[in-house]
Amino acid sequence: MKIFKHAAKYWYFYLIAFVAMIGSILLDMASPMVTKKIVDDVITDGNTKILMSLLIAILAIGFGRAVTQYVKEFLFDKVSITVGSELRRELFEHIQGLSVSFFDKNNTGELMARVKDDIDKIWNAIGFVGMLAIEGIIYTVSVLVCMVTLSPVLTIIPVIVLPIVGYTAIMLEKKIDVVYGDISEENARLNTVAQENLAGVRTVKAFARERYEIKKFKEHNERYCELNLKQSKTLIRYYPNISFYTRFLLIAVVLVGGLLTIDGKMTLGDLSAFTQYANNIIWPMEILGWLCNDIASGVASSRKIKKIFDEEAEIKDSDKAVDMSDCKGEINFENVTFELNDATILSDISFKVEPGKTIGIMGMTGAGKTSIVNLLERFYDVKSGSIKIDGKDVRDIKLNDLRKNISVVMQDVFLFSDTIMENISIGSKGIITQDAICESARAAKASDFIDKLKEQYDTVIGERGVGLSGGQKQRISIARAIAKNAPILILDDSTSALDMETEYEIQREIEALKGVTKMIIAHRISAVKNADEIIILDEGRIAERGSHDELMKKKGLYYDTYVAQYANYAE
Ligand code: DUT
Ligand code: MG
Repeated sequence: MKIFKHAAKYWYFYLIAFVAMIGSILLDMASPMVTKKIVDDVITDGNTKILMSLLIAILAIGFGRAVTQYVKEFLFDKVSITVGSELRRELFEHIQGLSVSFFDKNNTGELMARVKDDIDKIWNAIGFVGMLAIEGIIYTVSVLVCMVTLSPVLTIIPVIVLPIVGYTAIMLEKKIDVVYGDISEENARLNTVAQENLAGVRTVKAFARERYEIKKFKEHNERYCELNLKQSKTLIRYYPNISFYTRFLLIAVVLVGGLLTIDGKMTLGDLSAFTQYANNIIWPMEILGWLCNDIASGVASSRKIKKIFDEEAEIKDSDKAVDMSDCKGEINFENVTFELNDATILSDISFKVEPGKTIGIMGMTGAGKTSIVNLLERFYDVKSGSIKIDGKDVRDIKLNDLRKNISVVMQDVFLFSDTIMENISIGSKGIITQDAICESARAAKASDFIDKLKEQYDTVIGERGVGLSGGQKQRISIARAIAKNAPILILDDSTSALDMETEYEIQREIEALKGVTKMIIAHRISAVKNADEIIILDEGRIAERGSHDELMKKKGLYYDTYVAQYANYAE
């Protein structure tokens, strides 16, 4: 398990902390013995000479305990915080490395709960709680040993009471464990609802769905509340039992011990020391339920995290994956078929784009255009057939190299909450100059509006680029793709939010990029008209293909679209 691997690295801290813990326990055991000496030797026998040294011993014990406790707790905390943050980082890295299909199946809220809450629980369990558990065990055993040396007969009482408390605590833990699992699930759901709502606040408002969404949130919130109440009710049902047994222990010890002292079977000092031990043995028992509870949730959390760690990236570098440093940009789809959740998305797609040439892809929405891009970028793998770049199967190219060579303007633009500069240079960090960024923005017709902003390229754009218009966001994302300067450039419906004139100007800029293979996906004829080949997709198949002129002569789907789009001009 990863947690132990991380924790093992800090064994020396654990060792020092453990030594400090043992020191502190030994001092705790010594304290009642001093009391015994004071009662028996000083008070009963009147030996006042040793009183001073005994008082000094009490002070020394107090001081020693303070130091050892501090060292122990600080080190346990330090290690658990370090291990927790290392584990969190590793989990985040692992999640980042997973394939797109993993994110299709898991929602953000749940993953966020894993990265945040579950790691917190683990860190709690291996830190503070774990320390108390170990200390509790050693403590209890040591106290029992000391008790036996004082009076084996009287020790029978705690020996009987302890297992009863232990049993009650275990029963409690079992009940709690079930509720705890539900709570954690509900917590993740609550997170999802809140996260989706906040991210999609505009949609919610636009459809006047606030009431419904609040209701939905309320339901989850109530369920969360109910489960927590259930947990608390379970605790309340068992805790009074535990505290009854512990009180009973003390009273029984004083009573039976008193009788034994009167009979002369033990001294008054023995009894005082024994009572003190009996008092000391209570805390590990009292927190047993809570400890089990927290450890149980730590275990539950680590199981969930393990499940994510066990997930393997479906798409990863094969053993024979090669570099692709000098990519020319030839794209070749050979009889590609693609399935997603048992539905056929693309069938028998073949086309070839020579380096520097342009392919246009059109088709109704849902026809499979974006899927072609997803396959080329290897977000998913083909079912059959193959996709080659410069004659190499994409499955045999290192993923990083493959994606480095493709510059894509995605259909749904995502901008980070960062400066425009950062957002544009995202694919070319460290290699691109400021001038080149401005040049890319100019080519994407974004520089006009950026220059007008108060802080220009240093303007921070909000979450998902709030504060910019749809067309402005599209232009930033086009600038980002141009700045990446890759041999293959893909535009997936990237000018849909732009006016015809801006679209035309950007097209001219893109056409002027020499030596770059281009794939232009669009709904407007104007965007693909000049492409070397245009393919029309229909329900995942190529329905028509050819140059603009050829397709016009065919008088098929392309021609119909042309007529529909240019009818107004003709009139
Ligand atoms: N599809 C899925 N899951 C996804 C993405 C797509 O099942 O995560 C399906 C929906 C659709 C088909 O794949 O029936 C093709 O989708 P694609 O996104 O490739 O369609 P498009 O041609 O890009 O449509 P649009 O013009 O709306 O972008
Ligand atoms: Mg699409």
